[in-house]
Amino acid sequence: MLKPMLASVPDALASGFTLHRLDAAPDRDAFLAEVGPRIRGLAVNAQAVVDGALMDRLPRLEIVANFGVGYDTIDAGEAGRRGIVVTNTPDVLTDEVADLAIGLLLATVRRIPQADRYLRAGHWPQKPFPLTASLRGRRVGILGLGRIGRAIARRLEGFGVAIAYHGRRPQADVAYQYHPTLIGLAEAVHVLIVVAPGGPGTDGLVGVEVLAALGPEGILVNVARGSVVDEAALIAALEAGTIHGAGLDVFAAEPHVPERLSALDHVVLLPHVGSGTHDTRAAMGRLVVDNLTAWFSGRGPLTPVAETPWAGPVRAGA
Ligand code: 8YV
Repeated sequence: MLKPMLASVPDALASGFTLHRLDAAPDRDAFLAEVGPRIRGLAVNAQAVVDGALMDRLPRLEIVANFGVGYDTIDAGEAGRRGIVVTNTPDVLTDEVADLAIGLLLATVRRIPQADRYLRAGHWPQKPFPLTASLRGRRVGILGLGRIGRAIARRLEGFGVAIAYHGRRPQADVAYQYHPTLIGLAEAVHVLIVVAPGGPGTDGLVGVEVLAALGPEGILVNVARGSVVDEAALIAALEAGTIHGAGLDVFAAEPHVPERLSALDHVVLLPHVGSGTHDTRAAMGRLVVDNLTAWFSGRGPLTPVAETPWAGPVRAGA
């Protein structure tokens, strides 16, 4: 284990594995030098960096089991080249994150946290809370129509809003309008929900032009990775009022949030809680453990990522 994780993960691993905890080691280098050559599996959380340099120090590494669906801090391409399998935790968090995305959207449009603060501050007896923007009649765009994007879209159908999306390719089995460019999507919608994976391919994708295209009525919601949005450009757009507001569950340098962002009243900021419920985190933890158990009992990984597909057969000597 590289970093502290949900306690149920090390608890479960302790029974079937010899668990070495880098997070508990006083000297990282000495620890890696001592146990690195014996490590065959890693259990990591979404923010732990697993790059070629770390893999060099773990020559017998076979599997990296990630606690989270996003694995942008793991160099999965490099893992694949070395024959190391990477697994993540898809599906078990889809509905939870989609629920949070809808909550964040409504909170941002209707200014729910601001209204709560207004009441607590005792302002209500003086005058009613100011009127807000509305979700009625809005068109909502989704950047990244993967599992979570689809779950958000399904929920939005119930809100009676028009739904459009942008991704690498149109998807045949959905009726939502596809936009081949992100700018085109941003121009066509009032709300842009970011659900695309992080990593080099999406870095800064939502930048100055996209925010300008979203326009002064536009609302940005990000439940994916802070890296997908050019945070400096977003802050500038919010300060200048060239977009209406933003609801953010993720940031460029978590857990640090720029003061300029916290200072704004027309944003709703959450500390990366999309999957953060007891039930869902427990299910994610079980899937991390189940992937490791399946692998080391010779059954292959349960949920390998795209860069390290598993075709079997069961590896020799398992
Ligand atoms: C993280 C997430 O797992 O799944 C993801 O990609 O971002 C979250 O669910 C969570 O932050 C725990 O590290």
